[in-house]
Amino acid sequence: IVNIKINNIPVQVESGATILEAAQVAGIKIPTLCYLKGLNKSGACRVCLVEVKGAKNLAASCNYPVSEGMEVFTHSERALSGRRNSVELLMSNHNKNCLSCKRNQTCELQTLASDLNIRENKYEGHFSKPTFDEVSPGIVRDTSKCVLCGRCVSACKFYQGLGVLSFQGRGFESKVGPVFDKSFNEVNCIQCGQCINVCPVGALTEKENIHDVFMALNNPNKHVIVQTAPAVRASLGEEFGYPIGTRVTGKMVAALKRCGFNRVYDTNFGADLTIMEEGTEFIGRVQKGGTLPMITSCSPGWIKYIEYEYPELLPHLSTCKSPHMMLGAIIKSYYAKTKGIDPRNIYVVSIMPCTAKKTEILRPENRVGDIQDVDAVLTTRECGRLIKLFGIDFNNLQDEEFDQDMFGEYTGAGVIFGASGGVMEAALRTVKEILENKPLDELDFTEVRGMGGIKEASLQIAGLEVNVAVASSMSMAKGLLDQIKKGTSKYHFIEIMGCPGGCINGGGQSIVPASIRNAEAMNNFKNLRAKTLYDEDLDCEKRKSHENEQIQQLYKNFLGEPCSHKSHELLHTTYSK
Ligand code: HC1
Ligand code: SF4
Repeated sequence: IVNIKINNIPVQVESGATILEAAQVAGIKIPTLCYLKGLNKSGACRVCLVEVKGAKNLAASCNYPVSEGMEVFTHSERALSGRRNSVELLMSNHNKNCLSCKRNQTCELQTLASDLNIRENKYEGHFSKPTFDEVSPGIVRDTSKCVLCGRCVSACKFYQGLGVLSFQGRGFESKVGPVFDKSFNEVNCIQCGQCINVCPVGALTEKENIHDVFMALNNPNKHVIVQTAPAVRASLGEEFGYPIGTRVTGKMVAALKRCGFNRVYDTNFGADLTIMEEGTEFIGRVQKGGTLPMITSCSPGWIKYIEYEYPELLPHLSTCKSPHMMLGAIIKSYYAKTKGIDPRNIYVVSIMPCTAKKTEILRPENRVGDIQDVDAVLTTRECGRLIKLFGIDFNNLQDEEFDQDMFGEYTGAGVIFGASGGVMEAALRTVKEILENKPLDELDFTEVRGMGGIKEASLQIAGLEVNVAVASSMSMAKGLLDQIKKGTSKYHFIEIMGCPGGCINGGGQSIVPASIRNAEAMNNFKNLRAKTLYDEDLDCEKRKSHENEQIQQLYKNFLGEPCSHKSHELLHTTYSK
C-alpha cells in the first residue's frame, strides 16, 4: 500500500498502481486518449499529463507509477496548459470536417477539445500527406483523422495476433497503417474491425453501404428483406442513448418495418437452421470417421484467418455457410418460389455486428449459380444511422414482432449464437438430445459461457466422451490450432469466433468509448451484452433448434433432411487457400 495526495486529497493505493489509477480511486477524472486499460499505455499522446510536486517535467499519468508521499496536481494551471497544448497540437494536423465525419459526436478528440474548453485552432497550418484507403469491402482508413494513439496497433496485435497495423514513416510524416502504406486488401487483414472499435476518432471506420440499401428500398422493382443478427439487439440501443446491455429487439423490428423493408426476419432462424446442418455434419463425422476436430465456420474473420495462417487445417472447418448466408440462400430459393418472386428481384440486407460480413457476402463461395445469397450488410452502427435517416423516433417506438410467415420462429439456441460459446451450446443441445433420443435434463452448458479466452468441456453423449473447446479472437484460437497441427488436440468439436467475446463485441457494434472501457472491469460491457442474449434465451418458449416448427416445415416442404443434396447445394460451401 502506498499513501499519496492528489489535489491535496489523501489516497491509498496498491504499490505499482499508476497515477491515473490512483486518481480513479479518488474520483478524479484525468482525460486520456491513447490509454486503453489492459491494451495500450504508451503515454504517447501526452493528454493525461499531470504535475508531480518536485518533478521537472509534467508526467503522463497513465504509465507513471505512484510512490510513497507523492503529491500530484491533476488540474493545476501547469497541468491543464500542458494537456491543452497536447490536444491543440493533435488538432493542428487533424482533418476537422467534423460535421460530415462518421464519428461526429462519438469522437474522443472532439470530446477532449470540448472538455478542455478549446475555442480556437491555435496551431493551424501545415498538414501531413494523408492516405485514404477504401478498397477493401469492410474497412476504411483515413489517416487525415489519425491521432497516432496506437490503440488500433495494439488491438490487432494482442486480440488477433496479427500485427497488420504498425507505425510507418518518421516525424511529421508518421502514419499508422499496413506495411508500406498498403491497402487492407493487400495484407493479411481479416476485416474483423477490432481496430475500428478502439479508434478514438474517424481514422478507421466501416465501409458504409447505407446508400445501397436506401436505393434498394426506393426501387419499386425490388422486394427488400432485412434480417438481423443475434448480437445486434444487444447493442443497437446504445446508438440511441440506452445503457449497454439494453435489449431492444422489439424496437429494432418496429424501426426496420418503418424503414420500408418488405419483410423483417431474424438471423436466429438461420442460426437454428445452421444447428440442424452443423449438428448433423458433426454426428456424421463422428460416426463415419470424418476429419475431427470439426470447427465452426460462421465467423468470416475467422475464415480469413485460417485461410491466411493455417490453410492446411481447412478440412477441419464445417462446410456450413454462416447463418445469415443460409437464410439468404433460402430466401432466394424457397421463399422466392413460394411467393412467386424472381430471386433476381429480391434484395437481402443483413444487419450484422460485423465488418467481415461485408467481405463474406462477396465471396464466390457464397453464391448459388450467379445469385449472391445476401446483397448488402449494414453494421449495427449503420443500422442506427439508417433509422435516423428515416427520421424514426426509435426511443418512443412500441415493440413489434418479426414477420411470422415462413421464417418467423426462432429458439433460444439461435439467440445465444451472438455470444462466444453460444454456437457450441446450441449445437450440444441438439446433438445430445438427438443422439440420446430423450429430452435433455439440463439445457445450460455453462462451461462454455463467459468471456474466458479458451473454454472447454468434456461431455458424455450417448456413451461417447466428447471434448469441446471454444475460443474467441485469433490470438486465443492459435493455441488450439497449433495443437491440431501437432496432432495433440484432444477435441472433437471447436467453436472459433473472430472477435474477443464473440459477435456481441464484433467490429460493427456500437463504439464503447475509452471512458467506459477504462472505468469498468475489462469485460463488463461484453458481459452486459451477452446477458441480454442469455436472458432472451430464457424467455423463449423453445430453446432447442430442432424444435423450431418452421425449420421442420422447411425440411418437409423443401430441403428433405439435414445435409441432403439440396442442403448441400444451398447451405454448404468449402473454402480453399
Ligand atoms: Fe454472428 Fe452469426 S452469431 S456470426 O456472431 O453465426 O456477425 O450476432 O449473425 O451469420 O446467427 C455475427 C452475431 C451472426 C451469422 C448468427
Ligand atoms: Fe487487424 Fe482486424 Fe483491423 Fe484488420 S480489421 S487491421 S485484422 S484489427
